[in-house]
Amino acid sequence: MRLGLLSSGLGIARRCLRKNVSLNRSCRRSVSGGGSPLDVSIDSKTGIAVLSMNKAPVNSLNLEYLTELNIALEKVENDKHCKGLIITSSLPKIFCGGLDIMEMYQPDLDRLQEFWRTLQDMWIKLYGLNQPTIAAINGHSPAGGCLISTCCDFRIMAPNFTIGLNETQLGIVAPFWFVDTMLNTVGFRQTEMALQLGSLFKTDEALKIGLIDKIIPQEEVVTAAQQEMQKWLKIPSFARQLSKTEIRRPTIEKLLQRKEEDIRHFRDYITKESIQRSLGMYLDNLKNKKK
Ligand code: CO8
Repeated sequence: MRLGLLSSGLGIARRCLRKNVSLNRSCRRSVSGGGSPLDVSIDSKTGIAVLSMNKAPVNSLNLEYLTELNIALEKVENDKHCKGLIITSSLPKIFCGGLDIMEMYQPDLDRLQEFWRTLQDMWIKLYGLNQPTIAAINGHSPAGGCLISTCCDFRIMAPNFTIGLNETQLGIVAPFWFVDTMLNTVGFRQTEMALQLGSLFKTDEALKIGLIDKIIPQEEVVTAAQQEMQKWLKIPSFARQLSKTEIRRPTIEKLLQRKEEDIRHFRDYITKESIQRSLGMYLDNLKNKKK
């Protein structure tokens, strides 16, 4: 049975989750592998926060996890000691497997809409975060994983993984704000090809089209992100932050103005019989590939 995190229950759930999402202030550079599905540590010397996703098997984004992410982002943004944010994964070969497909397959309608609203909120918060953000992509990063990565200001990725918006391979269409984020990263031509083909780019291909900025061996990705962050932290923060806001604001405002319409569109689209059939087949393929 699914958790009842709907409208009236959501406030209570948020308050409960808020207690779970605490920012650890420490000098350690790596984050804990066990326990919490989402760990945030702030290095008190550098002010760099590392948010590490640790929700086996693939860090898929369901309603509860997105809610936790939103709370963590809010806390990071409001923490005056936090100067920059690195997002990574504690799982051995997955950065983030994207949206939890089970949220979209045979859904409860109220929960589906709450799920989408929470995803919109996560995107709005992360894409516009005041602090500089770096994605330390130490594993595969399809669809929603690619969205999280492209929301960041800089992307460092380990070799031999894949990243991209592969929605068409699931028989679904990426919403306009996913497309805009990609467009703002790699430009029109690469986006129109990648989106139609549902391309998942290998790390070296992703570097070639500008989807990522650097390739670093897997075990060094987070350290490299910390080094890169130092460069961003040397710039006067007010000027850097205003530049980011100026560049990203029109894209964010577009969704802010169409949030409710986008939720309705998503609900009506995803519940179509043909789309449900496609999702069902994609899920079967995922399960069957092991056999
Ligand atoms: N959601 C739910 N379950 C998932 C997902 C997911 N996104 N990804 C994997 N799983 C499940 C698998 O089914 C499997 O379950 P089980 O153990 O019960 O069989 C388990 O997680 C482990 O998966 P794998 O065995 O496949 O693990 P691997 O390490 O071999 O591979 C990958 C990991 C590369 C992440 C692979 O699982 C994969 O390719 N997953 C699918 C990723 C994907 O296509 N995600 C897209 C989701 S859609 C999205 O993010 C944006 C949608 C926008 C909607 C627009 C509508 C308008």
